[in-house]
Amino acid sequence: MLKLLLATRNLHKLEEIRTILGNNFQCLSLIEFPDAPEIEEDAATFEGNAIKKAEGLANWLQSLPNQAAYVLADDSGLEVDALGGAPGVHSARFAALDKGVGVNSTDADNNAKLLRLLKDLPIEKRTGRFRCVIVLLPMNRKSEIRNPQCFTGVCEGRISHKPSGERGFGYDPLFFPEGFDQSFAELGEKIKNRISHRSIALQKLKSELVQHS
Ligand code: ITT
Repeated sequence: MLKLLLATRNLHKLEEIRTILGNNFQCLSLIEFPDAPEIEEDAATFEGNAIKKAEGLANWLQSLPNQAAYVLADDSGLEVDALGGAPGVHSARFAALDKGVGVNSTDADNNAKLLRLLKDLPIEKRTGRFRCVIVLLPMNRKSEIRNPQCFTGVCEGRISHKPSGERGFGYDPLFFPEGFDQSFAELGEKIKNRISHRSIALQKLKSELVQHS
């Protein structure tokens, strides 16, 4: 079974990734490696941040015995057309940006800020998308790091006027995926994991990994 180390501390992401990848992979996470270094996500693109997270963790892993064969990192976020693509790479710390702090904000604060910025904008102008870049970093038997591979997934949709639904995380209560009249937080994990940005990126990665197993 292929052993993957997921470079995330976000429990929701982790659960989605584990469910979408299924039982053919053994997925460890940073929850099992509390001493792993914090990587600053200061790149201008999702791809840049995902590569940074994967390489930072892989470098640290080289000092440990019995490491995973692959490091996998997810960088993702919401792009809103009326905001020129914001919050984008700043999705996790959108509200905190106003205070000039580098830490993540709560989902409630991020959603409130988004609704405030889009106030009075009619539904046809509230278009946007979730984007996810997954980076796969293979490590060989000598624990040398090989070239990263990137897999991208995009899910188009609209930002609603008010939050609805209790499931999911982040901006899910505000995001109506194209073709649905409910938010990701109402639709729940079964539908989300079929059509989401993360699911699309992971399906691409899965077909690549199957060739290695
Ligand atoms: P890690 O870096 O530890 O993986 P993080 O939450 O900081 O966790 P990101 O930097 O990739 O991860 O930020 C992703 C943010 O984008 C996340 O906190 C949400 O606000 C938003 N986001 C990403 N995917 C989402 C999804 O499927 N549903 C709702 N919001 C999502």
